[in-house]
Amino acid sequence: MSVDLGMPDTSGRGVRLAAPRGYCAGVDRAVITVEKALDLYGAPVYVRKQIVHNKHVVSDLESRGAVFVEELDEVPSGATVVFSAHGVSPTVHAEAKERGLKTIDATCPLVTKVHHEAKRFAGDDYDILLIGHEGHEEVEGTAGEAPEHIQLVQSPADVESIVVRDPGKVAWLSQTTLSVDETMATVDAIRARFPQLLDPPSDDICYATQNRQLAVKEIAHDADLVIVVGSANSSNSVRLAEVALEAGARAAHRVDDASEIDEAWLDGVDKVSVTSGASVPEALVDGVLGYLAERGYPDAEAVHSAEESLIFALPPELRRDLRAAAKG
Ligand code: 2E4
Ligand code: SF4
Repeated sequence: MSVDLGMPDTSGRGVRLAAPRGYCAGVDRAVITVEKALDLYGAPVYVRKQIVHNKHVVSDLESRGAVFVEELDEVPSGATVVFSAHGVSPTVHAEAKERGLKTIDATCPLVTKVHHEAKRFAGDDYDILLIGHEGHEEVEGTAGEAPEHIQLVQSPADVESIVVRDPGKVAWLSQTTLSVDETMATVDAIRARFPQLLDPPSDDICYATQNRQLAVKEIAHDADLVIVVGSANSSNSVRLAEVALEAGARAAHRVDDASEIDEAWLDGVDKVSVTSGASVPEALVDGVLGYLAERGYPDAEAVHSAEESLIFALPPELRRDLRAAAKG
């Protein structure tokens, strides 16, 4: 860990900013995919579900001509549709093909990796326990890869009632954006029941989720208040506020932007820590820091707990069309 000191402050007040925070490689790729699709094909470009779970990202892309739909039957035949970063099940791909839609798949490659693991375990006829949150789009997409083999486990409390065909052939997988500590507690409970439990070949909780949780722990343990920027349906953002509280923060609140901060949260508060989820544009964090500065808090100190340099190539179907357009 290293700390960049901001302006010295004599009031006892301080603001710390987690690093890393905000956009991960998968979100960057998904948002650029929609932007480039709008440039290349022109509006409207349809997007199935929110491209990422952030209301500002969605409304910005909407203002540029993206049309967000819940299901493919809302997309006119022959139109272009982008699949969100959270992934889709094979039935959605099949429906798009049947409807003659042109698809661009912005599923994060680290979500696709979990889909491959699900297919592999199912191919070996394992019962797969998928740790995740019911109704989350990523869970629906992953479970759809092998619905006959996969059952959802949401917490250690669910483990007692799991029924499998063969206790010697059980594997677990997870959503990419869960709390690392909670997930390990669930895995421990599963392993206590099924000692031969097979682990995923590599971590399903992705590097960005893990790094943001480590970073918030660094700035939360002695904070009077932690502000997490992120939308209410953003799993990884909601987890950051929970992790902050577990790490010892006296209070933690998630906000979409500075306008949602309640002035009363600052009563008697000296040490404020700020972070943001993987789907959150940095301008929204800047807005929160500006709000604090207007109320007499000093410049933020960035607390670095990990470096990130991963970049994903754009979806191949989009790259192909971009290349063709460049050739004229
Ligand atoms: C795809 C997979 O999954 P979560 O609700 O945290 O999604 P969000 O869109 O907030 O974050 C980006 C993302 C996308 C995370 N994992
Ligand atoms: Fe991909 Fe992780 Fe970002 Fe999700 S949080 S989009 S899995 S890199």
